Amino acid sequence: LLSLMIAASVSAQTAPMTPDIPAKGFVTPTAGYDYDKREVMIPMRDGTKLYTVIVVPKRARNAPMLLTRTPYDAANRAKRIDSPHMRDILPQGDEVFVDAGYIRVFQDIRGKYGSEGDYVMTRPLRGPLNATKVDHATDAWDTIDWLVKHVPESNGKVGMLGSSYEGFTVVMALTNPHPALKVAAPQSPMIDGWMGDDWLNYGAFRQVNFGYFTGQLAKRGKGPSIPSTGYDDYTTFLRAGSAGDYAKANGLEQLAWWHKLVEHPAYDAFWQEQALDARMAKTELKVPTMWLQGLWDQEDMWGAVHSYAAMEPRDTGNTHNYLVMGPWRHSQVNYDGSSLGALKFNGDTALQFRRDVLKPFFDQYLVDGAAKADTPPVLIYNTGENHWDKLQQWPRTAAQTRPLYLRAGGKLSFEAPQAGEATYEAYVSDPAKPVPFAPRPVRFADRDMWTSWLVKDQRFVDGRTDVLTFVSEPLTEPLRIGGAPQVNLQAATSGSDSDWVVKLIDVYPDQVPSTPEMGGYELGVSMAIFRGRYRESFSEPKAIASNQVLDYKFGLPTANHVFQPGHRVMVQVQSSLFPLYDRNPQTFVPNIYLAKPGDYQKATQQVWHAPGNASFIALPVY
Ligand code: PG9
Repeated sequence: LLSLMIAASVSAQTAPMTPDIPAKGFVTPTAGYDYDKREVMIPMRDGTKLYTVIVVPKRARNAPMLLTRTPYDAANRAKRIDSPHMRDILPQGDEVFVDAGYIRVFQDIRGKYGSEGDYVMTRPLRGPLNATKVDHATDAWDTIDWLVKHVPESNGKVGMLGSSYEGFTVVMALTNPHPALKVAAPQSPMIDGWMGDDWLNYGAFRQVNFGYFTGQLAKRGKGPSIPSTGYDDYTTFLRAGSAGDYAKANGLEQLAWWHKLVEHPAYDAFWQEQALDARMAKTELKVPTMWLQGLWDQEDMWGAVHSYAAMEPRDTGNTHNYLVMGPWRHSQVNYDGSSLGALKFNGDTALQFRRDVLKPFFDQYLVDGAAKADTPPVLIYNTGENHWDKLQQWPRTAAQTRPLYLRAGGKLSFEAPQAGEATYEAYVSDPAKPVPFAPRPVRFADRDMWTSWLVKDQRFVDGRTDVLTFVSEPLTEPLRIGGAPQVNLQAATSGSDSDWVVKLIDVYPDQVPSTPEMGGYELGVSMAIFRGRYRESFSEPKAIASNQVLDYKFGLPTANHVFQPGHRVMVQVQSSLFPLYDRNPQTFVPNIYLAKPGDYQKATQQVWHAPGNASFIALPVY
């Protein structure tokens, strides 16, 4: 009887050898979900189909659409965690829009992840560098055209936003916007890769990107990282030699993008044609645009503020061109903005912005019947007083240029140098011992280090014999600056090429009882590296005449800072920021990417502070 019962119960159930992976695939029941996720291939005008994820709130009717075009895996961008709730699956930065019932769209750009076509790292707009019929402007147009016709829950209005690469694709869409594109927020967009965004800074190459190159370019999906040969990237890159040597050793010569970089070290037509701020300056103001970036953006320090500046002269009624700069690292606008490194802000500045400024701005143009938002033309965080400033334009109209002079004996003063003082300070820059940009061991893979290095306490190099330090007396009243400080360096090198790094620093009082760890902190307010061979022309590099005092002029990144009473102002000058930037061999060679070991030579650098050769930072003081 027992064996009969066992046989009966086994036969009533699934046979033991039934395959356990369902042949039809597994479908997650979504009845309880508050959204519907659609995956579609949207055809472009050349027949290429782009993978697009559309997340529609289940109760959506006449809802606006928010579009981001990405090289970073659209499917994954809409999968923060697996959840039946739309708020959970979308990125943190989207929460305010999810709460308001927006439809969210992510699309893989051509050639990446689920999309067809070829990937070009910085696909130029149609024109001299792109003879095809398609670019990111046409792809955005075709996508928006499709969306307004195929998403019945939408009201036919589209807003675009995204940070960094995703900001670059927003700007591309703005160069020839579809009529349904009603508002845009390019956040830290890559605008000019040579001047300061992502790849180089005034011609000095950012080696931190090598891992990004393999990750983005080795395959359509996520490519490999570069195996590390040591714990300290300072040592790894120093041993490798030039950027070209490192690239060769790690297989980057297989990537066309690397060849494009090596073939265009100077600011030639390749870069000039792709500079989107110049392009935007010629573009009709059609779409209200909020340009946005961080004040300590370690990747795209150039783009948003220069694009805003390019368009501002034509925005006479303050209706189309807006600027927002928060106290943020790259892309921090979409995460928590309460702190950065050792700095603590007045609440979650990123959320404040998204909730109180960005969303009402988007609502105004996208939500049927929404109220006009009270959007300040310029919203910029005051990093010395720890609050937002709302302004009519940028730079501040009240700002006057005031030269802050480097003076003998390592002093810094608004008084010009006097006759009879020592005329220059000198140091030896040795490419075999470059100045680290962050405390060693330097690990590019260390995200905390990378995202906060611009606010690191600069005492870690202060006192090195190859770093000059000029410092003011403690201030007796606040020193307020708003704008981009301009470097005017009178300098000589015994070499025939040289990099110049200038840092404007806020030195905290020796004791800060409320936050003791900030005592004497040297906070970088604004800094840049300038490749000396471009002193006369960015497109035609020239050897530097050795031992001649020459003028180096360049802009530092925008700052909105108050140096408080009791603080001191400091300027540091050095000739390397390694391994973030490749070393200048200090001997003029045709192409620094390909410098040979023997080209790297010590040089004696002089920074002058004499009456006829005064070095100064022109500060925008108000
Ligand atoms: N800074 C990254 C990037 C932008 C544009 C080109 C290449 C890289 C990014 O965060 O997307």
